[in-house]
Amino acid sequence: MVETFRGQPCIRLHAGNGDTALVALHGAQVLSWVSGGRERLYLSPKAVFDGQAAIRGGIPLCFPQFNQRGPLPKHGFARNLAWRTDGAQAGEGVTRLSLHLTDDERSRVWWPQAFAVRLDVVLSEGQLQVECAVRNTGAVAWDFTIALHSYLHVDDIAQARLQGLDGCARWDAVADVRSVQQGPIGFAGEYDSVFASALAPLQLHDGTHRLDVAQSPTMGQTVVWNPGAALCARLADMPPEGHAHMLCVEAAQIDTPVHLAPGASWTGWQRLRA
Ligand code: TA6
Repeated sequence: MVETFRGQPCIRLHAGNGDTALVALHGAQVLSWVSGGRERLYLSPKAVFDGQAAIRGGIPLCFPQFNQRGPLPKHGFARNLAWRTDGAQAGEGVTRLSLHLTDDERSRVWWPQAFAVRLDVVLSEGQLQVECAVRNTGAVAWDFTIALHSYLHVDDIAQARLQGLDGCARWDAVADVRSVQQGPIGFAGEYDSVFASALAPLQLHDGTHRLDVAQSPTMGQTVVWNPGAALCARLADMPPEGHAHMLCVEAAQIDTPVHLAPGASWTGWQRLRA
């Protein structure tokens, strides 16, 4: 059933143990995931809900372009458009909501390609999985980059540690330096890095809480972002202290764009486990 959250149509999913997820049709964006009575995602209290702007927080989908790696608006347009859905389906301990975006006059303003994207939000006890399927429905091949730009809630970024990227190649986008990650990651100020993805799930330690973050092998990179205090103060849709309560851990395929021939498909996912 569709409900209204901050003026936008949304759908709430329920798991048997009381866990819930809230998904906006705008951007097919997960806005909230409550597991074990605790909110696991960060949604900015200053996020704009005007049905056009990207919503700051939750799980935005960056498609068909990541960041400014191409001519399209930053992070593409999928997060700026309303998606369609037939509603949630429940069964076998899992609730699944499928949302759809296909090319139309709105997308063709930015990008001429014919496409169909399905984003599935799959809620089960203690787990949220977001799956994305992209299909080329046109007659010419095209390329895209993609990211599930998840804003994870942390009580205090200064105490948070991200484990599991040890030994992975890293590009520090702030300093423009390439290296190999050594040990767990802590945060003190702006952090924006692209890692070659790890084989095993990452662990985000936030005080006594822990979240495991896994992604499909088709997502070849993991992006880790926190704006730090100075950049956060310049983001109109973030409160000054917002950076202290979030960490983006993003499943991405961005270093090599995905090439889709006519009729071809690609799928990728991110899984969060409390
Ligand atoms: O994924 C990290 C990043 O690309 C950062 O460079 C930062 O710009 C962030 O995304 C947020 O982008 P946005 O357009 O949502 O403000």
